Amino acid sequence: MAYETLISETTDSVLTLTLNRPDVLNAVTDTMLHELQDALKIAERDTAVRCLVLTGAGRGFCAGQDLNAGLAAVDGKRPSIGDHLRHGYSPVIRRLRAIEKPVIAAVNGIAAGAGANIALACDIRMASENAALAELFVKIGLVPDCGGTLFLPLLVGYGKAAELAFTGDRIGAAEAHRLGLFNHVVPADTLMERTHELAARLAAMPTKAIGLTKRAFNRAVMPDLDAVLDYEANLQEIASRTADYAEGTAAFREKRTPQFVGK
Ligand code: T3D
Repeated sequence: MAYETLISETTDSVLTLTLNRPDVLNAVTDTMLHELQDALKIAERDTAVRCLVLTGAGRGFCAGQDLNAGLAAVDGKRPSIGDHLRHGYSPVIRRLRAIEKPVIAAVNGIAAGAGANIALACDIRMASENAALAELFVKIGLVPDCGGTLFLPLLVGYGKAAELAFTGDRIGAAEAHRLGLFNHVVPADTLMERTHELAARLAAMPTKAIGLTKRAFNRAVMPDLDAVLDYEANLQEIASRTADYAEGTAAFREKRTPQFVGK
């Protein structure tokens, strides 16, 4: 399938999806969200696909929402971040969790904002030594979304999750590995080879058993994912109406330090 912002390649039962806007660290647009939804829907049904790999082109994995792309109006109404999350991002996160096949994120560079949480929604994270992760929503006055309020404390515990989300600090690959956010960190030039070794191994395993195990993990540790995604969308809508959000996004576009007022 030919996409505009996504490269989709299947080799030996492994589907590799590469986010492909390298000039902006694969920042997410509506087109990318629709293409991801489509590719994951096809992969779910395609019995020839037995493992998925998600990675980024160029030096970044994904820098989250494209802050220069305006939001498309929904049903002719004012663009709403809550609706944008519900219709754009949440279906991608749900599909990553619901697909009964292993999904590996090959984190080749910075994974930030929604990009970080898309990586955390995958089952396993292989990372390059150049990779980094940042829950930097707060730096533009937003709250973590894409399931981050669930995945992050689940993986690192509440105290560290609070620190990462409240500061928005970027952590390097070694620290992310130490915290359990990355399963393995490997030299940059071996990332795709090492990821595909693991993917090939998983693709040759009993896919149904892996899928049922994933279903059981979902039920055991994230049974309320739908409610979490919906609640995050509500909260993001509130956050997006603050002066600090307006200032944070303006400062990013103007390449300056934001001056937050706390409301
Ligand atoms: O709408 C909704 O539904 C709400 C959903 C929100 C979900 C979110 O993801 S909110 C978070 C959005 N993302 C960000 O705030 C990240 C913004 N980017 C950065 O802070 C930095 O770029 C990074 C820390 C990710 C990487 O820094 P660095 O120094 O390695 O790279 P850079 O030079 O800043 O970026 C390289 C280019 O990519 C640069 O373009 P230029 O100057 O070369 O023309 C930069 O502007 C562009 N870029 C990076 N991130 C984004 C982006 N362009 C648009 N949107 C981005 N998110």
